[in-house]
Amino acid sequence: MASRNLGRHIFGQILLNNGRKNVFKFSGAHARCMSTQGEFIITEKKGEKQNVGFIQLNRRKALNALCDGLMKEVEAAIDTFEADDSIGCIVLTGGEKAFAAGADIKEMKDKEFAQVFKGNFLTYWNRLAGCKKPVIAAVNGFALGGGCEIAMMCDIIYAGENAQFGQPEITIGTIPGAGGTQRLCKAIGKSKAMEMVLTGNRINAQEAEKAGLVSKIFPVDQVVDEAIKTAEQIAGFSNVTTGMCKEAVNAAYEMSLAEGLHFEKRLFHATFATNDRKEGMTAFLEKRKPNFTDS
Ligand code: CO8
Repeated sequence: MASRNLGRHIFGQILLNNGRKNVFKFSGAHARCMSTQGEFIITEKKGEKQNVGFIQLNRRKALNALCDGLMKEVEAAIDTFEADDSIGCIVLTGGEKAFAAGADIKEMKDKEFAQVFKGNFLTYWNRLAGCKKPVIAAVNGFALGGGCEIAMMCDIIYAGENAQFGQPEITIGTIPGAGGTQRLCKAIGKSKAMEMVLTGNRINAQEAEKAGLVSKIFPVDQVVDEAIKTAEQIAGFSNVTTGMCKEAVNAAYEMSLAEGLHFEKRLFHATFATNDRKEGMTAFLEKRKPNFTDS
C-alpha cells in the first residue's frame, strides 16, 4: 500500500527567495504540474485539464497569519487566475493545522487610528470577494478572525473534520473588519453570529455544517482533493455561465427579493445571447456532451 501511494506522488524542488531549495509533494491525479512559490503562498494549476487555479497559504510557523505580504500575494494570484482563460474555478486552502489564524496581530499592534483610517487599512482584502470566477475554500484547522472572513469571501466552503471557525477579535480588543459581522450573520443567522462575535468562542466543522456555514465535511487528508474535484466539475461548464450564476447568487446578499428576481431574470435572458446556451441545449437534445467555448 505504501509503495503504491509513493508511486502516486511527485516530488519537486523549487528555489526559494533565500536561495534554499524546497521539496514539495502532491498526490494523485493533481500531481502533474509545477507550482510557483511566493514568499507566503504556493500557486499552481490543478486538475486533469489544468483548469483549476490553486492557491495555498504557506506561512505555517505563524499559522498562516494574514500579513500584508501574504494578502498582496493572494490578490496577485487572484488577478492572474482571473485573467487566465484556461482557469474556470479557484481553490483556496491553507495547512492542516491552520487555514489562517487571522490578520497578523504583530503587524497591527502599533497602528494608530489616523493611520488605518487614512490608509484604508486592509480594504484591498475585498479583492477575493470580488473575484468573478467561483472560489472554493478548503479549510483544515483554524479559520479565525480574518481567516474565517476570507473563507466566507469564497463561494463554497468545504471543511476538514478538524476545522474550527471563530471570530476572536473581541478577545484582543477589536471587532471583525472583513465581513465577520456581516457575512457570518447572513450565513448562520443573528443569534449564532452574535454569540460567536461577542464571545470569541469557536464552532467546529460539524456545528459549522449544521449552521450552513460549510457545505460539506471531509477527512482532513481529503478536503483539498474533494475541493479540486468540485472545482474541476465547475470549470467544465461555460465560464460565462458560471460567472453569471455567481453574480446572480451573490445578488441575493445585496438586493431585495423583487430586485434580485429581476436581476436573475435579466441574466437568464442574457444566457440566450451566448453560444454556450445554444450548445448546451443542442447537445442535450442530440444526446451528446456539450462542447462549451466560453462564448
Ligand atoms: N497574528 C500573528 N501571529 C499569529 C497569529 C496572528 N493572528 N496567530 C498565531 N500566530 C503565531 C503565534 O504568535 C505563534 O508565533 P511564535 O511561534 O513566533 O510565538 C505561532 O503563530 C503559533 O501560535 P500559537 O503558539 O499561539 O499556537 P497554538 O496552537 O497554541 O494556538 C491559536 C493557536 C489558537 C490559533 C492561537 O495562535 C491564536 O489564538 N491566534 C490568534 C487568533 C486571533 O485572535 N485571530 C484574530 C486576529 S484579528 C483579525 O483577524 C482581524 C481581521 C480584520 C481584517 C480586516 C480587513 C479589512
